[in-house]
Amino acid sequence: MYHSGFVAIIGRPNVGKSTLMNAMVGEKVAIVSNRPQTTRNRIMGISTQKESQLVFLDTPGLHTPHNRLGEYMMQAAKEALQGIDALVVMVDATAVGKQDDQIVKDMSAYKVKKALVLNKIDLLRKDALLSLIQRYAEAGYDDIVPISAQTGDGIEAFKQLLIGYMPEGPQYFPEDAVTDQPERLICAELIREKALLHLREEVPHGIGVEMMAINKLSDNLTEIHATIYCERPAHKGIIIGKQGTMLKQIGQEARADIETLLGTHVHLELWVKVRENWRNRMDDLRTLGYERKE
Ligand SMILES: Nc1nc2c(ncn2[C@@H]2O[C@H](COP(=O)(O)OP(=O)(O)O)[C@@H](O)[C@H]2O)c(=O)[nH]1
Ligand SMILES: [Mg+2]
Repeated sequence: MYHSGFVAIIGRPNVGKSTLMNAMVGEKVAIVSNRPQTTRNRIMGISTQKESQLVFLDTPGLHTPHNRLGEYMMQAAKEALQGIDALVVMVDATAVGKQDDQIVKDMSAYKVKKALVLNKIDLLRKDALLSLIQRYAEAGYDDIVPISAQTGDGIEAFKQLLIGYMPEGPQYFPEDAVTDQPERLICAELIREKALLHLREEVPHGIGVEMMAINKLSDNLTEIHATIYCERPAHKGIIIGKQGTMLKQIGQEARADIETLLGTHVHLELWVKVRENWRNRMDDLRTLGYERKE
C-alpha cells in the first residue's frame, strides 16, 4: 500500500516555511532569508520514501499586497490550497502575534488534515512553549507540533506524522525528483538569495533576477549570464558597491551554491540594470518568472 499527497505550508512571512520544506526534502529547493517576502512563487518540494511520497507546496507568506507582484504572490498562496490532502500552518514560536492568530483561525475552516507547527523552538524557553501550546489547544488542528526547521529538531517525527495523514495514492513524481522548479529558475533564485542576504532596507524588495543564458561549455563547466534588476538608479550603485565589491560578493556566493546544484564548475557573469516600477508591470513580471501558469 502506497500513501501520498499534497501538503501546503502556510503562514506569515519569515516564520520558516521554506526552511521546513528544504529540511523535509533534504535539498535546498527554496531560498531562505531573514527578509519578509523572500518566497515569491509556489514552490514544490518532493520527499519520497519507500512506501510514501509527500509533495510539499511552499508558499509566499500571507500579507497585504502593495503592488502587482504582491497580488501575484497572494494568488500563488491561495492556489496552493486547492486540491491538497493536508495543511501545515506555521507560526514563529518566538514571535506569535495577532496576524498569526488570524491565519490559524482562518485556516482551521479547511476540511483536510491539519497540523499547527510551532517553529524556531531552538530559540524558546520550555514554559513559553507550553503556554503557546495551550493558546492553540482549541484551535481545531489535528496536531500541534513544536519543531526547529533549522536544527532539524522534531523534523523526522513530523514527517512520519504527515505520512500518517496521507491517503492511499500513487507515486506522483519519480523517486529522484525533488522539485518542480526548472534549474534555471533555481539559479536565478540563488542569486536573489545572496542579494537579499547582503543588501539593506528597501533595496532587496525591488530586486528581480533574469537568467540571460546558461551554456554548458563542457561536462565540467557551465557559463551563466544573469541580470539583476532593481527599481532605482541609486539602488544600482548599492548593488554594485564600491569598486564592484558588493556585486562580486553576491556573485561568489551564488556561484558556490549553483556549482553544488549543477555539479559542475560555474562561470557566472552578473549585470545590474534599472527597471523602474517593474513590480507593477505585467510584462516585466512575466520576464522575471512571475507568471500565471494556467
Ligand atoms: N533559529 C531559527 N531560525 C529559523 C528556523 N527556521 C527558519 N529560521 C530562519 O528564519 C528566517 C526565515 O526563514 P524562511 O524559511 O525564509 O521563512 P519563510 O519566509 O516563512 O519561508 C531565516 O533567516 C531562517 O534561517 C528555526 O527553526 N530556528
Ligand atoms: Mg519562504
